[in-house]
Amino acid sequence: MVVAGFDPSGGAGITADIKTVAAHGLYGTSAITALTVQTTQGVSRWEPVSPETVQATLEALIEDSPPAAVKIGMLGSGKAARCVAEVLRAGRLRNVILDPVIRSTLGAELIDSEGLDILRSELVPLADVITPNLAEAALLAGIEVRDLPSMEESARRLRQRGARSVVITGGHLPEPVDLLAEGSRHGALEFRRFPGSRVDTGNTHGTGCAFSTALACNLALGKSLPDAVAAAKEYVTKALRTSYSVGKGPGPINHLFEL
Ligand code: PXL
Repeated sequence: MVVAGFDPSGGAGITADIKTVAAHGLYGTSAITALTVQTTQGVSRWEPVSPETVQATLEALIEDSPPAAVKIGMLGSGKAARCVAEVLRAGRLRNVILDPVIRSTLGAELIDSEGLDILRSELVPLADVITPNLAEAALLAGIEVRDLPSMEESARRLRQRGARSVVITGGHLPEPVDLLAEGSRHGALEFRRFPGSRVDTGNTHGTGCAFSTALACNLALGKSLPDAVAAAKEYVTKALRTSYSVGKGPGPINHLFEL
């Protein structure tokens, strides 16, 4: 089950997430939190879906068929974020992945200030795994994040603020490497690095959305968290390698490369 915004150009948001779910041979349901107006050239505006509709959608979907995993992406408004937190508290949901979407690649704000507060204080502790990129980890942890030592430090700070496990995606580093900080039963954080090789393409629209959804899918399929991170990284790498240009800006990755 995906909770996210709608990107009409299909590179990010709900449609990209459902393509990712389908690529994993799974069945996807979704609750749309916001409608964006965007193309490959960026987000020009967005409006929230009413929080009552977001909450009613989630409750109806969960009642009809409890999801094997939940991916939460763009929330948009504080009101939607609060509804999602309420549903998470009520629902005993499994494999909850929170992609703390704050800004689009080209800089558009995708959450209001009340939403950012709720993301930090309520949603981060309710999720099983959070998947910030460098900029999001920096904003949530309140430090600069630009290399592996600062990625580790931001994960420690997020852990202190209630996060269970953290995957910091390092696609923006000169040498891309993802960092998993997994909370052990004894409370200590265990770090694992997932090095990758840079794919030479400008078609990177929606990589973060696809990564977090692929992670949710692999957990739904029963993989351990480290195996699910490795599989999600491989999925995104293949989708980057097989991408082709669509539109005038950074094109989408090829979610359905398998077809
Ligand atoms: O990549 C972040 C993101 C998530 N969700 C939606 C988006 C974007 C980026 O533009 O539009 C709906």
